Amino acid sequence: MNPQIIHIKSVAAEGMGALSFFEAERDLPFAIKRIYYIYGAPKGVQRGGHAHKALRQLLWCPYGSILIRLDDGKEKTEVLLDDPTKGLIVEHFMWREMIWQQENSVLCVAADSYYDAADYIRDYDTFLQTVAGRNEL
Ligand code: T46
Repeated sequence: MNPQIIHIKSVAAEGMGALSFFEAERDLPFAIKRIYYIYGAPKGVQRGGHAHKALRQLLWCPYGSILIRLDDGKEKTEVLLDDPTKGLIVEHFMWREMIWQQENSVLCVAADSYYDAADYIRDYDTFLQTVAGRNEL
């Protein structure tokens, strides 16, 4: 499994920090309908533990360090988001877990759809059965 990593463009100003940006449909393979972010989590916290039926997202960490574990039902891999210019595309039917490596790390997400609780698969066995069924098609 080769998760898609994108380099988020950055403009540094001497002694004044840096500004990073991306543009939907130019830098991302989809249009953005929703942005959300997760903050205030202590080190060691694990979130996620689900997959999506349709949702596609870009994950990035503008501050701190968060380990993203991905599982497509056949293979597992990990991506460390520890650089504000590193973005990870997470496709649908991908089980994900996010583990906070550093207190107060911020996880930002740009999503291609509005929030829909029915799009989640929150049971791992159901996820495995669903992807196995898709692979048989
Ligand atoms: C994902 C990972 C990376 C909403 O009401 N609206 C929203 O847009 C979102 C994302 C969540 N919620 C509610 C649903 C739950 O009551 O916020 C609560 C926490 O959501 P959840 O437990 O799903 O959070 P995470 O951190 O496990 O997962 C989130 C996203 O839900 C998920 O789509 O891919 O971040």
